[in-house]
Amino acid sequence: MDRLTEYLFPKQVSTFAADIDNLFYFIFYSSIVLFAIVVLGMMYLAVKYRFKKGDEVRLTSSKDHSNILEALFFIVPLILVSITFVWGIKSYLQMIIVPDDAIEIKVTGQSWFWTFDYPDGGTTLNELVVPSNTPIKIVLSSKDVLHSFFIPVMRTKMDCLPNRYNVMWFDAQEEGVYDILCTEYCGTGHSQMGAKVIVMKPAQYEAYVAELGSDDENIPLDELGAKLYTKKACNTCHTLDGSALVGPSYLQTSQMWGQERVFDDGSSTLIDDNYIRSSILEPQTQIVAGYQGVMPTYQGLLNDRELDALIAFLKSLQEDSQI
Ligand code: HEC
Ligand SMILES: [Cu+2]
Repeated sequence: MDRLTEYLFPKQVSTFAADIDNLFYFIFYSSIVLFAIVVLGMMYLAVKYRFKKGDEVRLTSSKDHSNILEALFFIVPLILVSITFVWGIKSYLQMIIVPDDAIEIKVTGQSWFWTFDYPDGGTTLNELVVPSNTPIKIVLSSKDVLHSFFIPVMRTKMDCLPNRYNVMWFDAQEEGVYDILCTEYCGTGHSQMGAKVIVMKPAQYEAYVAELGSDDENIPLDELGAKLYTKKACNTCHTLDGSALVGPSYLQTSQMWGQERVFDDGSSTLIDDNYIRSSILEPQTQIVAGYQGVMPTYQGLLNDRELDALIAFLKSLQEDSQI
């Protein structure tokens, strides 16, 4: 059975994986047995009672009814279906009832990548890190269209919807790196929307998550800026492709570096680091002509390094466009 499981299915890693596979095998094998009985019986009877030379022509069978056979046709499927039902309900309840002591990780689907938010504040992209032998509660949502979060080795899958949370859970029994797939067609990038789940020993996981927060310290400024650009929702109002949204495109601002920015009160200033910094911290003091003063202040939400990073990212756009 184990060899067959390996051949047909990915590894069984979650606590309920074996149960779900066994239910599948039960339905699969009972279907094969029923199929064999019906089809072989039919072939046997067709041959046995075929028309032979010299037979007298009878239009109906001499047998018209058998209570035993009818009871059999009724009771056997009823038993099989009842077993499937009770087994199915039990497995289903096991999958939807999240243990109280589960670690909660927030998963956000977005065209076309996954973001994972850990209880202590860290974030990873396309890499879900979890401790082994610990229940993990996954709270799912989407930033845009429908996605579906599937971890084959855990035998669990759930849709991700915008404006709504869905929940699933699993408890991984074995350390390793396994696939995560999006199983809801979500646009051109759908097939690339894969991620990995990395199951670690609990102690390793603790260390990993503790590192996460300080991870931002180690990456180059412009990369951190690119991350913050989406993480702090700048992208909801500023595009990177030159088109104006609620605010001017980040690309346009970068291309106007060193040039004059005119404000709605007729005053103007040259675009430089200080101007960008004050645009982010005190957006209401200088409103770019042609735009509404709707940008929220990021005072207190960004530290100095993060401000530097957003500025470095802005400048890197200008360099890219000059190539
Ligand atoms: C709710 C929409 C909104 C969000 C979110 C937002 N902005 Fe703005 N931003 C605007 C608008 C509108 C303007 C133009 C009006 C003004 O100057 O306040 C603007 C102006 C700016 C400017 C000046 C641009 C120029 O060309 O003069 C910069 C720089 C800027 N935003 C950076 C950011 C950064 C960085 C973030 C994220 C940390 C952000 N914005 C988040 C709406 C937004
Ligand atoms: Cu998707």
